[in-house]
Amino acid sequence: MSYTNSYAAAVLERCEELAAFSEEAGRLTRRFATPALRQAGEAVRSWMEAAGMTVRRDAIGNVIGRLGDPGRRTLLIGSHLDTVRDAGRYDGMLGVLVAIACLERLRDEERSLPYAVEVLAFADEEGVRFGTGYLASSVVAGCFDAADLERRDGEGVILSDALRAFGGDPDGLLGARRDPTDLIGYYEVHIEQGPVLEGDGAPLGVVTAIAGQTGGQVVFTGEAGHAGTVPMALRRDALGAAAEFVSALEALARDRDGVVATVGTVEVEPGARNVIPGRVVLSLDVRHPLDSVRESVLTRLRERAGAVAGARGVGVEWQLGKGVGAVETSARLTALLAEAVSMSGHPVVRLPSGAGHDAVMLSRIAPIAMLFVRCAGGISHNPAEAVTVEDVAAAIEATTRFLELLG
Ligand code: HGY
Ligand code: MN
Ligand code: MN
Repeated sequence: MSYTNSYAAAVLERCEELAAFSEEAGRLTRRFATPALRQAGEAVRSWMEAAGMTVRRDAIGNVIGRLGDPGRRTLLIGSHLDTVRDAGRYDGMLGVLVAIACLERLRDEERSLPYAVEVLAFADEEGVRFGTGYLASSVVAGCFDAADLERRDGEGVILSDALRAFGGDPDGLLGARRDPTDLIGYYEVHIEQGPVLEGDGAPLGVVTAIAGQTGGQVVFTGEAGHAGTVPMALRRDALGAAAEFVSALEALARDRDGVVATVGTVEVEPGARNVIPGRVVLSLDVRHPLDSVRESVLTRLRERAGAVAGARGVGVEWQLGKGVGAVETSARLTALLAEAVSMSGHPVVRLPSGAGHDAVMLSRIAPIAMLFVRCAGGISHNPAEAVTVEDVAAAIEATTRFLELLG
């Protein structure tokens, strides 16, 4: 095994160790402010300390390790430790662990950087528990929405209470913004979560932009009734309307190049075999690299929902989040990253990201760069997520060179 591969093997072992910190037996689910997330954070803290970093937790529960004296110019490197339900082992965690591995390698080789590095292990990127995607990085970027503190999870727990129980400080969130004056930039390593690199036979990808996204809910309200007695023609079946809308959404997205639109959850009320569905809540997720296209798709979806509901005599309510616009990576940092990938002996594949990343929020306070690592079948948000030790070694090599080029 090559020298770099031994750091990569350690990264993969640590990914395995973190995968044991789960809310559910037999599968990985690690949502914000849970004991499982605390355990993962403590493990990461111990690895950061072993790498010589000074470690703290901020008000939202991010674990932040710093290497370098106060006052120096600083590069932030990060990704997240929370997961979706029944998750893979690499989405988020890989980026944190590759960052630590690179700093360990530099230390072992007695190579020092002429600037400080802070590694950020974010506590909530997926937003699964409270519907708060990017929560943890939005606190660091100073664009946290205080109204989110009142959100409730599926059990009715209020976010601010969960945060306090987690050891965080709801009153300290505004003060947790990272002062950008000393920042060189923000860098993130992440699995690609798509099939491009595998198709190109390339281990690494240089990210050009991150697609914008809008999330929300569409609520159809019909009339519940007896499944055995109400004739079909007299029904106002909310699920029938929702199903028609989901089909229309799929057709509309397929029709527009680069648009992805997803209904990932369906709540049916009252929810019984012998009751006509009276109310259905659909989640909605719409993305495109161009904000104008995303906006126009949302307008058309809204029209379709209205038309479907009107034809069936059901109500429809549209509850959209604010949406997050597309961001471009920094031309300067990305050029250096491409050079680092090339120096490492790998082709430079440039590609946009359809997935969201903490880098989106960090782009508000610093120039950003991102490196993708090939993952098997492009599969993610799935326990089948997989990376090879060779590809992780390539990411460590390219990242180490990038850190040195940045000097
Ligand atoms: O949804 C996303 O794009 C990210 O994986 N949270
Ligand atoms: Mn994810
Ligand atoms: Mn992720």
